[in-house]
Amino acid sequence: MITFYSLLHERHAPEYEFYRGERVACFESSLRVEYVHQELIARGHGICTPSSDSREVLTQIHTGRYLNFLETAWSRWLAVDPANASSQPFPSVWPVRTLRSDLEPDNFIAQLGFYSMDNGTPMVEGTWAAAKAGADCAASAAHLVLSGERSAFCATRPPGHHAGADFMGGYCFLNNAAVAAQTFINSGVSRVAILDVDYHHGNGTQSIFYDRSDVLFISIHGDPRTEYPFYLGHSDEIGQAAGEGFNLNIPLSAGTSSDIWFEALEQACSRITHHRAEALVVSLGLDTFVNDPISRFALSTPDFSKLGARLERIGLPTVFILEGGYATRELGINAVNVLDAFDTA
Ligand code: SP5
Ligand code: ZN
Repeated sequence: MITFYSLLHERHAPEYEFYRGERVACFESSLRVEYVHQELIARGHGICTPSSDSREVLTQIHTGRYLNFLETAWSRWLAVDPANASSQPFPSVWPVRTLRSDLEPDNFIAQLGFYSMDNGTPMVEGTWAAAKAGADCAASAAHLVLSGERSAFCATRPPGHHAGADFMGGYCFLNNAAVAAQTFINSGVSRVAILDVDYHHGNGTQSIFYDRSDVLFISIHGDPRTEYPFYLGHSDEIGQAAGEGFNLNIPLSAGTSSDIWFEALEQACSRITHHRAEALVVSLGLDTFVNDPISRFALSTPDFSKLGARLERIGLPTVFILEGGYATRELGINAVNVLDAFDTA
């Protein structure tokens, strides 16, 4: 399977995130994609650098002021104090219920909270360049599939599915899956499905398409009553207005077995077929793996081959986007198992 990859991902290399008040090494590290890249080469997959500029489609997915904030965030952080060059900005205040989220404040840290859903998404000087390159990969993959290729993969980071129209969070800045889906729509595809198999609910993607009927969003994930992102991903979220009936959440308890997970996958696949989707975008998180350090499902390495084979049987032109997956050493094998099984099914 042709893979889109940009070395610019390395420019997003924060030093730490917070865990129980302590600084810990980032789970979402550069090594993740390097292992995927190595495994792709070892198994003979072709690698391309992105050929499309996603800037225009990004303005259809994200708000102009959020994109402007992300692109200029690092220089604004330095403007607060030049000594900030060696530290990472984190939000410390958020516009929750009763506070105004319509007026953008002038203060940089207040803006950071305004455009963030958590304090777990560290940003560095190269974050915009890395995230933009990932979005360019997503647009490129959709264009390749539109030109007749059956499938394409984006070996990209930072991930994207927690990022909404105007906020970052969950290690995500730009919503790559939404970029791929919107690229299909812009080229005349009338019905697209996004299947999100990351352990965490794809709250950003859901919210971007929640009132639309042209993009069906389906997510299988850890129950938000106990699992991140906590505040979205319940089964009663079915879409609104024109989008009613075009959102399907399948939350599963932490600790769910792989047999039950594959039953949920069957339900998701039949909904995609029923929707008569013409193209599929897979938000491919590998943090459903039994040894993932921050997640609690139980898929095995061979289960990822089973996943790839089942996705192939849906029969659609398919773009795969890398999302989470923090068992770094095994990430390459698990990801490429999905792709190889799709290719050979
Ligand atoms: C794309 C993606 O997978 N984002 C996930 C973001 C999760 N952020 C919350 C991390 C919380 C870490 N909790 C550690 C629990 C270890 N037992
Ligand atoms: Zn995840």
